[in-house]
Amino acid sequence: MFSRALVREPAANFSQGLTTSGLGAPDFERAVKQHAAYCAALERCGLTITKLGPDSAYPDSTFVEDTAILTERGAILTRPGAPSRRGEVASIRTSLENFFSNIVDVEPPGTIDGGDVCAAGNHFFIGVSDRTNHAGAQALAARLASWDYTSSRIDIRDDPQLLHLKSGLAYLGDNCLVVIESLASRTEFSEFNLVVVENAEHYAANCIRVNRHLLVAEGYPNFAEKVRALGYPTIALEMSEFQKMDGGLSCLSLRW
Ligand code: CIR
Repeated sequence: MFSRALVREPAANFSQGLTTSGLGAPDFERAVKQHAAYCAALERCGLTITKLGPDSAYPDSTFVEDTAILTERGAILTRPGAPSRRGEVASIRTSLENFFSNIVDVEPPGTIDGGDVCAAGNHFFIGVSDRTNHAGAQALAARLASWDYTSSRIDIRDDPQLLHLKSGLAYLGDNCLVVIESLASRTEFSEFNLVVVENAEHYAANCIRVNRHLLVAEGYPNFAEKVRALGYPTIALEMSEFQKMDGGLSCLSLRW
């Protein structure tokens, strides 16, 4: 169960962040509305939200998930793979210090983006990507092991659909993973029940289970039908403006 979330409102220069989507520039007013709806959905799921104000020094800073990995045994502040995002971590540290007594860092040359880390109970899948390097993944695995968590590393560097591991993977609880087609046959997932997202809807794989509810991106009917059939109450959210900046539902909050 989660009780809290940390979010940061998009800055007016949000469109100047990193993107590979080719979907055009996001509309700021619309992004603000979508962000507000996202926060309302988290509140509806029972979370108390700490909302940080926009930070125009870091246009990607609304994607707070990439700055930390939160566990019941401590918080790991990341060292984001994109140099333009490294400075986002300092203010997240200040916020998390109010809630976590055990906070550790990732040392250079390691890099990690939180979007590459998917917790499935006491096991963590760590994506090795263009953002999370081997040194970072290794350091994270060692830290998690010292806290009695297990982990496995998944190299996604040659998968064009994946900026981060969680762009194509989500844990729903109940031993169930959502995966995009290209991840479905990986042996690391063989012990799980898989909900496979068809290629045409791959963006929908980045969904988040928040207590009873599943938050899904609006506009992916086949995926919505699959999760409804599994019995999860779902909340569908418009994500178009964040998708234009390569972001998804998980990236917009840190939850604990
Ligand atoms: C970036 O490229 O870093 C941002 N524009 C998007 C980050 C999305 N974060 C995530 O998937 N965890």
